[in-house]
Formats: sequence, structure tokens, C-alpha cells
Amino acid sequence: LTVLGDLRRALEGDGELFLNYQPKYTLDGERIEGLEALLRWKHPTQGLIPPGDFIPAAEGTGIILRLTERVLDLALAQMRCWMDAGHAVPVAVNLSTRCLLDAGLPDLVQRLLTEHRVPAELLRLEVTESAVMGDAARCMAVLQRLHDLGVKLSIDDFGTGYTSMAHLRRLPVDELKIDRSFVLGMTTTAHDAVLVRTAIDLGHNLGLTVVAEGVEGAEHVTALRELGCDIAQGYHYARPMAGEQMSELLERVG
Ligand code: G
Ligand code: G
Ligand code: NA
Ligand code: MN
Repeated sequence: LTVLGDLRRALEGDGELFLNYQPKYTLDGERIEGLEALLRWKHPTQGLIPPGDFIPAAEGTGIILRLTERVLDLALAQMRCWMDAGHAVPVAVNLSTRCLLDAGLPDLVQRLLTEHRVPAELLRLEVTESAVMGDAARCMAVLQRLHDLGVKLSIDDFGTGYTSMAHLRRLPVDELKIDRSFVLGMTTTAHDAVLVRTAIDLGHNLGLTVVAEGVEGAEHVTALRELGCDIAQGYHYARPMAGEQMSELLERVG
């Protein structure tokens, strides 16, 4: 109950809500291909509260829209700084289901891109399969307008929802992210291996870039390379880190 009140207060000020960034690596060459922004809340008395403990509550109210606006604002401001330092790196922001039902979202995204002078092509938005399946027609209209802006769209946690192939084909998405539960199991469980292989082939046949999430070991990297997966993200490469740390990493790798 108080979490929403505290979140409202956190949204009034600045500093309590901030972003961590986790890099995604190309599987051939292992270059940083882009970053994912992950929301963090440093509560003044309770310390760090993970997003899973407050995003679901925020989704039940209009607060999620203000929270999303804050996340986009923080990400785009950081992207502008990195661009000024010579690092035009794509950044993905996670979108809640609720936001995809908001017809005002594309205008909000456009306004923030303009304000921060960041090209739409550098921004990615991750949406979960279940979000898109909920109210498909409404989501589709919002996704199409976002896509028309030039923003890249990713299907997150792929394999955990029930996207039909026909549906996936019609979605204006550019990237498919295989859920980490399948990736973790792929070197030990035959069914997970089949699912990962099938998802990679499906993505490629639809012209999508395929990302494996939750890559924790070198054996996963080897297996994913053999299957032709494009991009990998996970603790094997790097954990989510603060913006300053990411700046240092970007400087080091050029
Ligand atoms: O980084 P972490 O493991 O704590 O993230 C937990 C969950 O919270 C993940 O499912 C992630 O997608 C979600 N999440 C992280 N940041 C955001 C955000 O800014 N908006 C939304 N809607 N979800 C987020
Ligand atoms: O739902 P989403 O895919 O956005 O979740 C992202 C979450 O996954 C983040 O909270 C991040 O901390 C977590 N994560 C990133 N890499 C790994 C990994 O290699 N293993 C595990 N278990 N979690 C990871
Ligand atoms: Na995500
Ligand atoms: Mn995911």
C-alpha cells in the first residue's frame, strides 16, 4: 500500500530512481551491440528495491506511465551524454503491458527523442509476448506508430508466452529475445536446446535479429554460436552496472 505513495514521492524528486545498464554482445567478434536499461529504486529507508517489487503495483495505476516517462527521460539523457563522448550506442528500455495500451505513448516517445536530440534508430523498446497478446489490436496500433517513428522493437522473454507464428509475422518487431530460462537449460536439457534452436530459426526466417538472454557460461556461448544466434546478454559477459561504470567500459572498448 505505501509502496505507491513512496513511488509517487520518488517521482517528485530525482536521484532515488536511476538506471543500470547491461551490455549485449555480438556472438561473432564479441563487440558491444547495444545496452539494456534496467530500472533501480534506492528507497531512503528500505534501500534498494528491485523492479519486480514495485513495477507490478505501479502497473495497476496510472503511475506506470509516469514511471515509464522517467525511465525514457533518464535513458535518453544518458544516451545523449554517450553520443557527445563519441559513443552512439543503442539502448533498450523495457515497456510495461499497460503502456502499450496507451495511445499517447508514441507522442511521448517522439517528444523525448526530440528533447534529447537522440535519433529514433538508437532507441529500442522491449515488450513481452504476453503484453502483445493481451489486447492485440490496440497494442498493434501503438507498436506500429512506434515503429513508424524509427524506434526498434524487441519481443522480450520469447518462449514464455503464446505468440502464434501468424501473429509474430504481423508484429512490426525487429528483434526476438529468447527467455533466459531456456538459455540456462540449453546445455543440459534436450527440450530447452530444441526450443532455443527453434526460436533462432523462427526469428531468422522472419528476418529478425535473435538475442539470447541469461548467458551465464562459456558453454552457452559455444552452443549459441553453433546455432547461429546473433547476440548474447548475461552474467558471462557483464552484470547490469551503473551509468558511470558503463561509460568507463565504453571508453575502454572504444
Ligand atoms: O534487472 P532486474 O533483474 O532486476 O529486472 C527485473 C525485471 O524488471 C525484469 O523483468 C525487467 O524486464 C523488469 N524491468 C527492469 N527495468 C524496467 C523498466 O524500466 N520498466 C519495466 N516495465 N520493467 C522493467
Ligand atoms: O525480463 P527481462 O528480460 O527484462 O529481465 C532482465 C533481468 O535479467 C535483469 O534483471 C537482469 O539483471 C537479469 N539478468 C541479466 N543477465 C542475467 C543472467 O545471466 N542470469 C540471470 N539469472 N539473470 C540475468
Ligand atoms: Na527486458
Ligand atoms: Mn527478458
